[in-house]
Amino acid sequence: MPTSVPYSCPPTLEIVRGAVPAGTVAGICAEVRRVLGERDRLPDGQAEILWSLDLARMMRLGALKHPAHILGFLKDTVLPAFCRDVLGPDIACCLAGTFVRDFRPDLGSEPARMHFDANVLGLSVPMLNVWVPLNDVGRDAPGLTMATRPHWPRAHWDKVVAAADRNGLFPTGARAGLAFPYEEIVALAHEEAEWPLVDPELVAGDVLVFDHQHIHGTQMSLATAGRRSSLEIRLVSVESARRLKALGGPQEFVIIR
Ligand SMILES: O=C(O)CCC(=O)C(=O)O
Ligand SMILES: [Fe+2]
Repeated sequence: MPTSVPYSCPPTLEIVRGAVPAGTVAGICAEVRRVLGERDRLPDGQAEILWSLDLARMMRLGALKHPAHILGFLKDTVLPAFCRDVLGPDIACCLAGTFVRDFRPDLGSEPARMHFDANVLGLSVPMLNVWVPLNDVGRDAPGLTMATRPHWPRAHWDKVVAAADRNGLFPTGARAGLAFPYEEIVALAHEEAEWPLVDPELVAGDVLVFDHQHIHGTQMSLATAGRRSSLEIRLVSVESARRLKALGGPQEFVIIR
């Protein structure tokens, strides 16, 4: 294993029902669709991969004046307390690792292949993804397909570990081979005695919180998929944020109160 630092984080996969008031979700959804919704269909044959935008870029583009305009709702929810239980008392949001998304089958949006979020902020940094669907998902619009067990499938996790540098980080080029076809992962699930995947049905306001050790991707099990907007907030401890900055990783973090 090339990494010289531990990558353990208490494996976390939780649905927090009704975490965000419906009105708040509707407001964020309108904002996300305003920023991402005006795009055009790409010429035939071109996959629409870029159906997301991170908050650091949104700020540089002038599409977001202050991170609180997207993240401010957190303080009125149980989510920071939930994340502190896993990450420790002082937590921060990584702006370059926090995305708004607008999945548009009508524009040819390409589903996200199966991957571990370890390749976002590295293996050595305990990290939680607070995944907020901005409309109902799992029935008419795709949510996420998630593995219930960390480090599964083992060979795929090992491939991620092998691609990391000694600090547990991934050089830009190394990430490319770390997303796997949905069909490949489902085929492996069929070999397990206990089915290892879930496609949670969530209504607007429900939130999924998971760490970087669970493979997941856009849900592809629906017969037809509708539009889905979402917010993925990546939180780490303040200590991890300092470490990432010192290693030359993302530099923009905001403290979550
Ligand atoms: O939006 C999706 O379908 C994929 C999201 C994802 O991979 C994530 O939130 O980490
Ligand atoms: Fe992900």
